Amino acid sequence: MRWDIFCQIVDNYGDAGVCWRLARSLTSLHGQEVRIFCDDLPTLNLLASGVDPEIRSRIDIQAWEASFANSGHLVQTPDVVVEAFGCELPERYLAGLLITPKKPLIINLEYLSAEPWIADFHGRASPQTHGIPKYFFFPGFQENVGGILIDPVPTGSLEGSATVPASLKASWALLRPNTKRISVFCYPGAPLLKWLGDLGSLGENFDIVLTHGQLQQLQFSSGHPTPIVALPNNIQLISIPFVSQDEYDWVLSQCDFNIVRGEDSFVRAQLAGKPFIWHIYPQEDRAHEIKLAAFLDLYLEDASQELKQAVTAAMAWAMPSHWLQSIEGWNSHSKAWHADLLKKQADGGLAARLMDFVA
Ligand code: TRH
Repeated sequence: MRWDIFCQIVDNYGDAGVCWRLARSLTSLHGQEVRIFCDDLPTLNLLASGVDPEIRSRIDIQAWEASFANSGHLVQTPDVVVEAFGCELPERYLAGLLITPKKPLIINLEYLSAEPWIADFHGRASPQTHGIPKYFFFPGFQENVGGILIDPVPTGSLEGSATVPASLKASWALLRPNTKRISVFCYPGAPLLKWLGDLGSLGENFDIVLTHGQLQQLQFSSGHPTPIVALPNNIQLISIPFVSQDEYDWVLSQCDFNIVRGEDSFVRAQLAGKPFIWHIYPQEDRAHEIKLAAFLDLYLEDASQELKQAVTAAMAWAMPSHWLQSIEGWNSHSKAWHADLLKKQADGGLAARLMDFVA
């Protein structure tokens, strides 16, 4: 089938990250023909740059405007149109769909959530005055919702490939042997400097892999440049460049602990099978607190009371000295969660469920 995925980048990289991962899954695992129309090509191309050229060449990445460049006459009629995160289709593109003999299906791909209510809304029709069928599709962790994007499917080993990607060679050479590694990808507003200071006070060595932009965020976190030398010597900061999505996945697999943020890095941290802090995207109406609580209910369902308290505190940015004593238990829990997640997505996860749904 032909798929048109519409991706409007509200901010950051998450919208592009999810659309790209979906496109590659549909192409490489399900043999679909995919076009992505995106309003921010540089961001999308950056993420996509590391992928196997064979997969990359099969996905047609186009500017948003290219979707209606032929004044509504679609050169290729899609079978499925995906509106990622409820973005509105360009009017002239929609007009083109209305005059094609064969009507496609429109999928409104929603945000990932662990909230139980999504099961009632997943797959529901959203009647439109234009008459083209449109359905809600809710990604989620359970079997009765839309699943998660598991591509590239993690292999049996949690350690990932030992080969360091070229773009990370210089940074990786700075890592100290037998030293715990923590990757950091979070939003401004996290009490990171204090958190790292507390970690350093525990006496152990830690290498902190700061993703692109995090060092500046750290320096300016208190409103003015903060001297990073304020951190204890046992904390080594290593800044890495912005890397491709595959390379970022690799970084997560190589660290002992990951701090992640929007929906795509959040899922990849779980698939890395390591403990993580989810710095969830803050929303004005505090809806993120409900989303985080729903995830923790699921994630910690079988955990001991002690681990529940430790992880809940860590996710709320409690200082490591409050919960690091539970890290061994959290490590085992992360591996078990990873295995369970893959079991629940054994049908192929989001891309496969979307294929089934459309069929
Ligand atoms: O970038 P994010 O914060 O994105 C989003 C958006 O803010 C969006 O509007 C919001 O609704 C959503 O979060 C919840 O976080 P996310 O989703 O983790 O996306 C980051 C993507 O960038 C992910 O696909 C991994 C990728 N990435 C790289 O490819 N290279 C890198 O170096 C880094 C740090 C990330």
